[in-house]
Amino acid sequence: MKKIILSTLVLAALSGPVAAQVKVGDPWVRATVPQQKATGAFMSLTAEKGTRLVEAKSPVAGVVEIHEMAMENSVMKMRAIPGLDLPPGKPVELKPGGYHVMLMELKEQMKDGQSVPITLVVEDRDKKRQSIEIKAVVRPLTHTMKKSGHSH
Ligand SMILES: [Cu+2]
Repeated sequence: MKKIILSTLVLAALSGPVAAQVKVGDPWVRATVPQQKATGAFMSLTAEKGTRLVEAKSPVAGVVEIHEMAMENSVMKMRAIPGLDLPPGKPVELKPGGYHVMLMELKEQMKDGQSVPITLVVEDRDKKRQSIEIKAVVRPLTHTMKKSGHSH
């Protein structure tokens, strides 16, 4: 039994810098124009075991929140949520028009090609927290995003 646990740990450690429990796919941040104070970060999150995204931080933003888009009086609006459930093995997409990590009180302009460090904090069922450091690349708006209706 002990041996099995040990090898699982070794495999988790070898699976990459993004560590044990959550795989982060294609993280990116939407580029901003000068003076723009907020933007979104997007990625896909796949948890090996059920876990929950509970917090996000970034040195480029004074405030970072986890947001969802929801209908309110037939208008799509975004709002902060306390956490985002990541069911085991099922990718959760953070994308324009849906869930996103909201970067607010930006300290600098997000320019195309720039790399933005973001820390994601996940919590497992035992309330154990883990930080995941990622680097998101800044990408400009594209035509596919115009129909999302997600504006800041
Ligand atoms: Cu938002």
